[in-house]
Amino acid sequence: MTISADSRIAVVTGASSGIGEAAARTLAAQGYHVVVGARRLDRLRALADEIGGTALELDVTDEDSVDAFTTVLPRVDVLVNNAGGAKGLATVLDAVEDDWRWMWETNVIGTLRVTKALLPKLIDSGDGLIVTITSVAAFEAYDNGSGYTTAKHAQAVLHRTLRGELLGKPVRLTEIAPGAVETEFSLIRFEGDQERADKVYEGITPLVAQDIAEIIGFVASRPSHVNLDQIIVKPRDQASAGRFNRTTG
Ligand code: 8X3
Repeated sequence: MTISADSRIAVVTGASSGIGEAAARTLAAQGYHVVVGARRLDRLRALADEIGGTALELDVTDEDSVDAFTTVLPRVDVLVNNAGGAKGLATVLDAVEDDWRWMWETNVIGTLRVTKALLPKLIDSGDGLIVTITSVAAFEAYDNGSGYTTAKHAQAVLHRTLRGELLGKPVRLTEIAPGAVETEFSLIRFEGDQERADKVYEGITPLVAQDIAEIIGFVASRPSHVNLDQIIVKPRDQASAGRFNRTTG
């Protein structure tokens, strides 16, 4: 697999659906060659074909997979750390350690692995950008959410630390922290329970993946001296992680 270094390259993790998929489309429309990574290669290939990009299998929880993914990239101008997610809703008393491990591996260590591996290429690009998709859960603690809120806080602090460590280097860093976005997020959190997932968005007008993708596109198209540090974005119907304006019936 050879990827040409002639055009600017944007890498999107977790790109087989939701925010990642929409971001890949937006960045491709802006002229980037988009390298999409995820575990579900069939969905990725269809997306890559559609946007003229490259599909590469990527499991951010697997070091060998990250190595294989990052090694073949000849250059990287934009990295969108989007892979992540939640599993379950449990009190601390009932915390499921395997769920915690999955959330920390995916959101925290996954972001660390991919970012670490691609940093030299982002610096070499002369005008790199790292966008990390965190969550309102990176700013708030909420009941039954500690596995996810702790992981999102940690992922966000990892990302924010780079803002200082890379000062003086040609790399911008933007954290985007969405609230309720209707994607597969809740379906995965509730292990395929569609009814429970639907309840999360019932009676509100949630954000959709495209809303976040447009923000990523805006961030990526600012002049290189402009660094949008943090963007918290929620639906109008959401005041905080657990506070919604719901209309019923
Ligand atoms: C998703 C938003 O409110 O479920 O990151 O934590 S929330």
